[in-house]
This record gives sequence, structure tokens and C-alpha cells, in this order.
Amino acid sequence: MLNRGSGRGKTWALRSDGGALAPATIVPRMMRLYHREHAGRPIRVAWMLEELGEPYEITMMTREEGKGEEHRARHPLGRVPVLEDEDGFVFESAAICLHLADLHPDAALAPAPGTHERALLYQWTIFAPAELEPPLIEAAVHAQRDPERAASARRRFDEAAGAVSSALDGSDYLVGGRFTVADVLVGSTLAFTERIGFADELPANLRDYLARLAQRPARQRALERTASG
Ligand SMILES: N[C@@H](CCC(=O)N[C@@H](CS)C(=O)NCC(=O)O)C(=O)O
Repeated sequence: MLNRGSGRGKTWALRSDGGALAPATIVPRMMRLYHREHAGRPIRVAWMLEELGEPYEITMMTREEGKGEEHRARHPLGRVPVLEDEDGFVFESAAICLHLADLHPDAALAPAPGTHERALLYQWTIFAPAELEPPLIEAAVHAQRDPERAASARRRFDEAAGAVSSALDGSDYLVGGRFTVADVLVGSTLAFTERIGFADELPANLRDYLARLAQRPARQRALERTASG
């Protein structure tokens, strides 16, 4: 028999065998990452989980499963990533990564709340999906069928990437001179340029930044675990 409770730090399962109550074992519930074949964003969450050493499982869905009713109960638009933790489901990759950093303050992947560095962490973590990603995707999607629209999106992406390049001037990482959640979000977004063939045209310090991030063992493990062929 398995009795469950819930709440961060409270999830537990008490096992008993054959009616006789065995010594109670606390079994923390493992986090679960919902991923979909060929999806590019779930790597961000896996990367954070690997950086933090947090054990997790992955549910890999097909495109159809991602749009099915079961997954829409986790994400109303049927998208990934979704993280399931002890308290329920969370979607939006930036929100999930910030939440994970908060659960592991000792890992120091986010500066203390209320500090200017924390504000900069929010700034760059949100800049990635708000300013970098939309023109990058627009430029890629319209490259063949609407080159004019693609070129205009590309100019907007270049300007946003230029802002990251300036912020990195003389620093290896975006916030406080050390690796944080902001690098996971900005780095994984800039890494889309490798998939769509823009990477060679990035400013030199962004190419170095991507190479530096690519060397992180946690990122390499995350790539292996989220690979969908
Ligand atoms: N802003 C969301 C975007 C999520 C998203 O669009 N994910 C893609 C996969 S990388 C997806 O699920 N697409 C399926 C769809 O749009 O129907 C996030 O960062 O989590």
C-alpha cells in the first residue's frame, strides 16, 4: 500500500508490506519533464535540472500526444516544456527555470531576490523569449516563402543579439560574472541559430559565449537526455 502526501518537502509515500507496517520510508517524488519529439525548448529545463543535480524523468510525447486532451490538462495550449513537481504542473520555460533555481538556492544560479543582480536576472531571462526568440523563429519560418519578412525579422533579431553581445563585453556570463539561469535562457535561445544556419554570423563574443556554454557537462547531459532523433 502507498499513502501519499504533497507539498514541497512534504511529498512522501509510506510503504507497508503485506498488512504489517514496515518501517516508514520517505520516497520523494521525482520531477517529470514533459517533452515532445523535435521540440527545441525542453532542453532548457533539462539543462537546469542537470546543473542542479535534481533527479528527473522525461515523458517524451509524439506531436499527436502533445495536442491530446491528457497533455492539454497540463498545458492549455498543448505545448512543451511542462514540469511536474510535487505541487503540480508549471509551463513556460523561463518560469520553470527560475522556479528551479529558487528551489536550489545553494546552487547560486539566481542572485538573491530584491537585489539589482536579481532584477538583471529577470531582465535577461525574459529578454530571451520576449525579444530574441520571436524574430529568430520568424526569420527561420519565412526564409523561403517570404524573404522580405524574413529579412526584417532578421534585422530585429540582430539588434536584440547585439544587446546581448554588448552586455557580455568583458564578461563570460550575463549576470554578476557567473553562470545563472539567464545564461540557460539566452544561451539556449541563441543556440537556435545553429539549427537554422545563422550561428556563423553572430558577433565573435556571442560565438565564444555559445562555445563556452556548450562545454558545460550539464548541458551535454541534457542534450543527450532530450535527444529525440
Ligand atoms: N513560450 C513557451 C513556448 C512553448 C512552445 O511553443 N513550445 C513548442 C515546442 S519547442 C511547442 O510545444 N509547440 C507546439 C505548438 O505550438 O503547438 C515556452 O518558452 O515554454
